[in-house]
Amino acid sequence: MKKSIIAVLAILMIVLVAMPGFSQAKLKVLFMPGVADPFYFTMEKGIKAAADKAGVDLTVAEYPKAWGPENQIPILQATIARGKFDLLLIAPTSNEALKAPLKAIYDKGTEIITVDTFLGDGDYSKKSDYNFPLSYIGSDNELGGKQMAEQLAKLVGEKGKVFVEATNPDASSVQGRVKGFKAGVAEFPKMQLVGVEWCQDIQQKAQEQTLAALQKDKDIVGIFGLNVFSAQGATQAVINAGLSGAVKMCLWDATLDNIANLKKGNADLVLAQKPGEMGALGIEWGVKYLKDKKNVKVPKKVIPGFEFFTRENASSPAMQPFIYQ
Ligand code: T6T
Repeated sequence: MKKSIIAVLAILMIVLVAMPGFSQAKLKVLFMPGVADPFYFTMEKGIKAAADKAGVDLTVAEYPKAWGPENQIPILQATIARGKFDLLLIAPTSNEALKAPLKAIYDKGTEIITVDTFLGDGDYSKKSDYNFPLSYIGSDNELGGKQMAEQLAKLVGEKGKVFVEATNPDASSVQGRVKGFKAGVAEFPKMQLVGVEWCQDIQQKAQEQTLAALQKDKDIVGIFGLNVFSAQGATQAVINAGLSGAVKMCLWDATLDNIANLKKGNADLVLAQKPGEMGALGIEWGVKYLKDKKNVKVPKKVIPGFEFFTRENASSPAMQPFIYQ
């Protein structure tokens, strides 16, 4: 009797272990954000929900306290040293400086998807020293920058001087937005871009630079705040200068602060990216590929769209999910 029970249990174990997925250890995924801000906090929520659904083991690296490869690379390398990961989702804070560290991680067997920002020119489909990531999943920043210029043109009557408060020139997202904004302004012969300032993603610096620009050129009629901290700093400068409503403000990133300023009349348009969706898509495509490398082709670019907040729609139920919270 005892022998027959043992035999049945042994057969059961063999059948179970042979079942697809049973013997697979959980996939290990690492998320490396760019900086501690509402955009990446929202991205993390999307990643966590998708990771739970996919049954993967997720590690979120320590958030860099400030933007830049000098802050991001040490955290990345220390986290990678502590464990072997099957997939890395990362927002490279420089399209050049992160190439070598990420290639080294890739060469040791970790697949990579860049989210929000990319390496090189973001085209991973061609032969290059940065074509090893599976995909870039993020906004079309050049298109968004052009649309922000066109919206600002409408707000200022397609004439006058405008200014951009930007952050870091070596971040691919920033490069795209500035390039697109310049192309958009160029469509309006009576508009002039008087300056672009770089606050290194420090809000206080954005506030100081914007105030200086307004003091230097009293004719500025519109400002593009290029991301969370540059937009919030630029808006505070306009408020402090008593120019709310007089200087039109187009802000990138739907943070609670930017939406509140839109509702108060301190800003005129807010562009919302879809960080949660970017993160979820990174998990979904990465896991799909790791589970069937032979047959799954990951698109080299996956571009979620934008939503635009105005004073008219800012309180509508349909728009609330797009606020970074
Ligand atoms: O605008 C986002 C992100 O898209 C960009 O790459 C860096 O700045 C933010 O994180 C906001 O701080």
